[in-house]
Order: sequence, then C-alpha cells, then structure tokens
Amino acid sequence: MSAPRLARPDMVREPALRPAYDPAAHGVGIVHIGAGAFHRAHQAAYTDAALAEAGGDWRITGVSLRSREVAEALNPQNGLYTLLERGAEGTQARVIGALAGILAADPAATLEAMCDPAVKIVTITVTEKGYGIDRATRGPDRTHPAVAADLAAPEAPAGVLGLLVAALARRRAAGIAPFTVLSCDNLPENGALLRDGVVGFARLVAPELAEWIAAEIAFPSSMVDRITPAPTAQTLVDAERLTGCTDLAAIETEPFHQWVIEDRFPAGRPAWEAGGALFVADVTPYERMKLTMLNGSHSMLAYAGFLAGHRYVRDVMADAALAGLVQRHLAAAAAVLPALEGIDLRAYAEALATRFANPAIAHETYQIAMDGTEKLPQRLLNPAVCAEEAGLPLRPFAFAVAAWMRYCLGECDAGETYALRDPREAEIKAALTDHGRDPGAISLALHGLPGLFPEALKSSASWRAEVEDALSAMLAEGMKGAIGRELARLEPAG
Ligand code: CS2
Repeated sequence: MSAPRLARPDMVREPALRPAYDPAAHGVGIVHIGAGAFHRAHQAAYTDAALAEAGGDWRITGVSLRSREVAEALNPQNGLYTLLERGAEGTQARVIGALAGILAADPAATLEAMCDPAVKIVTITVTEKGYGIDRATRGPDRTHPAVAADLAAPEAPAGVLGLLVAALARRRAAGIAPFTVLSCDNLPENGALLRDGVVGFARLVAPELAEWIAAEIAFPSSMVDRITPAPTAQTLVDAERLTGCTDLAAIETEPFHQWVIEDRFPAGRPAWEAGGALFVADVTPYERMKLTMLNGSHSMLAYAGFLAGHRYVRDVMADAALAGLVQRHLAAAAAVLPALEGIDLRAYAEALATRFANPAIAHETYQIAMDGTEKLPQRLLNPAVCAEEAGLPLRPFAFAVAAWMRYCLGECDAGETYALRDPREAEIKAALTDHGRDPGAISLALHGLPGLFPEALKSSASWRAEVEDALSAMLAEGMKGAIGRELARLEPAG
C-alpha cells in the first residue's frame, strides 16, 4: 500500500517529527518572495522554531515569481513539507509548518498579499540577479527585464522592486503601517543595497514616495548560511521512509545553519532566536566573512572542480590537491578580513572545510558555478583588491578568477560543452569570439566586461600577470594539471 500524501501534521508517523504547534492556529505575518529550497531550509525553519517556542501570527505566504513547481507540490499539502538534515552520522527529518501556502506566478495576488495589514515583514531570496539593482549606481537596472517591465507599468508590477514600491504605496495610501523588508541573499550589505534599489525605483515612478520610503521603511541586513543542494528523487524516498507520508515537496540540507540579522523590525518579528538566529547591531563583518570565506572558496572550487571532472563539492574535497587549494583560499580569504570579536577565523575555516566534505550532501559544482558575473565581485574581486592594498599574495584570488575565465570558454578539457548559465552569457560569448585559447586575449576580453572588474585590479600589472599565468597553465596542461602545478607552488620540492 502506498503512503498517504502529507496534508496534516497528524499524518506523520513519528509524532516527534511533527511541528510542535498547530499550524492552522497561526495567522500569516510574513510574505516571502522566492520560495525555493533555500528559503524552506533556512528562514522557514527558523520561523517554525519561533512558532513552536513563542507562537504568534507569523506564518509565511510564499511567492514563486515565475515557476509553479513549488506551489503544485506544496499547496495540496497545506504548506507542510519535510526538511531532511543530512550529516555524516545520518539523516534527521522534521516536518515544517511555517508555510501557509504558495502563490505562483501571480503578481496581482502577490501584491494583494503584501498589502494585507496582518503582514509585518516581507522577506526575500531571489538570488543575486533577481533584484535588478545596478551595483555601480545602486539604482534600478533598466536593462533587467522585470525592472524594465515594471517601470513601463508600475501599477501592475511583477518584479521585486516594482512589487515592493507598489505595495508600500498602497499601504501608505490606505493608512496601513508599512512592513519591514528583509533581504536574505548573498549580497554585501543586502539591506542597504535593497533600500537604495527600492528608493531609486520609487524616484522614477512615484517621487513623493521615495523620500517617505527612505525615511520610514526598515531594511535590516542579514547574513544567511545553510548549504542546500537541489532536492533529488532520493530526497523524496528518504522523506517518505522517515515520515510515513508521500511528500512531493521534501527538501534536504546540511545540519549547520546560521542567520545573523540587524534587529530593526518596527512592526515586530518572530522570535527567530528560538531557531538560533543572532541579532546584532551591524551585520557587515559577518556578511563579509561569509561571502569572502565560504562563498569565495565555493566559487573557486566550483570552477576548478567542475573542470577537473568533479560533480559534487564532496568529490572536490576528496581530491587532495584541490582540497589543498581550498585550504589555501580559505587562509588567503581570512587574511583580508578584519578581526571579528568572538570569532576565530581559523576555526571557521576548518568548520567550512568539514562542511564542504560532508559525504551525505550532494552539492553540484555546476549549481555553484552559475551566475558567475553576479557572484565574483563580492566573493573574489573585492577580496583581491583588499589583498592588493594590504600587500598580501594575490595568487589564490587570481587562480580562482582564472578558473572562472577558463569556465567561461564553455568547454571541458575533454571537449564536452556546457551552458554557462550566467545572465551575461551572451555578452561573455561575444567577448570571447575570435580569442581561441590565447590566455592573454581571454583575460583582456573578460577584464573588459563593463562594470565587472574593479579599476584597482584592471590597472594592476601584478594581478593581471597572476591571472594570465594561472590561466595559461589551465589551458596548456588541463585543469587537473594546473591544479597539481598550483599545489606544487605551495609545497616546494625539497
Ligand atoms: C553557493 C551558495 O551556490 C552558491 O553560489 O556558494 O549558495 C552557498 O551554498 C550558500 O551561500 C551557503 O550558505
């Protein structure tokens, strides 16, 4: 007999796996834009812990801006889903009750949900490219499809900036107190950046609103961390085994999780500390630490690892040479960071290496490799500028950037081709046409992509020489050969 479809907490075979509260007894207080696996493994799990410990009307209406997949899996289950935590010692399950439901590809209903007086917070995970904010001007990026569409029809928005501005405008006009806006993406000073983007968008469509948003709306920054691979068929099999229910929305993640948040929530917030969230006055140093060390080394190992034939991060960590370069990168990244009270960066680096090596997590290097042009600045380029300013070695960052450049060719050493999956893919391809495999020309072309590389690197002869040297080795000897050669620089013979 097949297992029943998860639809009520009491259907879960093990009572210990059910939410410790009655989900239906709690109203919605949060709209979350970007209800993918990461949100469900992170913010929703913290909210679940807060509901269990402190109660309150803090359930979440999730929004999928484009896809219907998550809604189709979750809505028939009343928002319930299994969260698997996979560690070296085994897999733990837990059923999360924090999501009330998902709105899929329905901007009008999303806007309505955001205008509900009961909603006190709008949280967001749309990845770096989802916001449509120009990082140089910090205003709306008019070339971003959703931004362009929303600027043309601001009364019927479908993108993040447009929805936020329209919802805040409507609430203000109706005399409803505004919500707090909480970005949970891997962007530096994500709250301040989003605030600038929203205020900039408002200036273009409703100037009188812009100053009010700037003065009245809280955009706390937050640092989020939990390695969450895309769920697979095995995720669903294990969820069913552990809960006794068929769960088409099950997801999996690692046991570790971290959330550091600026405590500025004028309309109130859930007791996220119940799930372990840390509230601080300034998130910036935590954000920088995570982006530079975790995400920086992730990007390096994703480009080098993918091209060396490693499908998963755990395979990279089982390759002694590449794991050695991950250690080198972590140390170089730590060296450009200011001291952080109460945090031992060496211990943090060790913990990261252990997390990356988690044998139970199948995190694809190809997944991390996507959207390089959106990720490189905060993960590798800004840290490289800091290294240059401090007179520290540039090589680890240059090797990582060379691996990205090699990846941009779209072809493995064995000749197999792949899609870059980068919003600037077409531009990258155009820049690289006619350059064949000439490292100098490739480096020159990619350094010339508008707005990507900081001037300090573009004009640094030593930086460019390091990048070209590493890229030459990758092209001449293949990625595996180049990794071996790079490691030999670290461990001189004799
Ligand atoms: C990864 C992140 O895909 C990526 O680019 O570096 O998603 C990483 O897994 C998370 O930031 C971990 O918190």
